[in-house]
Amino acid sequence: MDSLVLTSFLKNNSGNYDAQRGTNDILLVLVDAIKEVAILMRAGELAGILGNADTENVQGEVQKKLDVVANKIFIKHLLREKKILALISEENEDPIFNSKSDDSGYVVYFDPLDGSSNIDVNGAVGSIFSIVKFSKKPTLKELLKPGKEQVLAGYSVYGPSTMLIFSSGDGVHGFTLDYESLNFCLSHERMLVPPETGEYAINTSNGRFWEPPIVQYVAECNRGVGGDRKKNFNMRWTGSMVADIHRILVRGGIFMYPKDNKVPLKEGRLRLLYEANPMSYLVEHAGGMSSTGRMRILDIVPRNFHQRIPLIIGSKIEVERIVWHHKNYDAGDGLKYNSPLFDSASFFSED
Ligand code: AHM
Ligand code: MG
Repeated sequence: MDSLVLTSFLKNNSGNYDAQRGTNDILLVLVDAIKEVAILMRAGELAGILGNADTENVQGEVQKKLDVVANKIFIKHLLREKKILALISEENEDPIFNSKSDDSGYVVYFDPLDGSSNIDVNGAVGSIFSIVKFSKKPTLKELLKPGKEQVLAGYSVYGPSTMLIFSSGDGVHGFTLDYESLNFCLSHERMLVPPETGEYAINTSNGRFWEPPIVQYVAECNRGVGGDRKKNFNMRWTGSMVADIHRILVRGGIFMYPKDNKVPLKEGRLRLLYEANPMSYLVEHAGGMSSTGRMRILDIVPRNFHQRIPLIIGSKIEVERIVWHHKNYDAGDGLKYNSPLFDSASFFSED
């Protein structure tokens, strides 16, 4: 199949090529890192990259060998670009400032390998990235920008094929890696998240720790055609957020990693700056919605570099319904939500 390679796409499709040159250049550096990770990933155990690294990251999680290797690959490529002022990685406690950078430019927030528990079982994993522009070198505090200030966001997903998905504000585009030419070729133009869906993704083993609005939402999905949603839902969960949200960008659905009280002081499982923000930017630009249940993700001003956040993202009608459940619950209907007899059908009829 003859399809447009990424470099030609960027030339043809950047409304104002000069204005977008900076972000495009950084995207191409990210692509170099992604290709290097993809090639290693494809070799799997033959490249000696499976298993644990016997180290922990800043969040106290055991790192996989490939978490460490992928992080090094991203840092190596990104620091050679003078337009990059600083990097914030899931795997590094503090931001890394680029000593050779220009005075103004971009900061890249990234998770070099998301869903890394899937590596050893040959399941899909991905890399996530977010770019913010700065008119001067930022202070540590200035690095904490809300997601609405992103100028480009994207991810790569390493599955049966390797794909790159990104948006710089004008549509969400998907490219597939041709391993012969090592070019990313346009395969999914202007991806859209349909507003309706019959598919949800959540780790149900945490069900006993969820807040009542989420318990209620999942219960009403599971009641199927006989319940007040009057349709059947299917559940899909890969253990890798990139793969689960990629599914949503291709065929709709909703992904939830909500607030729970498993570890009471933890605000959520996923990280705001390099997981929730870039995915929310993409899904919103594809016509979907993203919220904590109580607030739009892209409006949140981060408090620290590795802040966690509840994430409810995907098809608009479903995200809106969950936000509605949170609103009702917070408005004082908590007792109803806690009742085993509660069904949102009766809730509707009392309005
Ligand atoms: P990671 O960045 O350390 O890989 O963690 C993020 C991953 C997500 O991809 C996935 O949705 C989630 O963790 C699964 O967590 P759990 O297995 O605890 O439910
Ligand atoms: Mg991650």
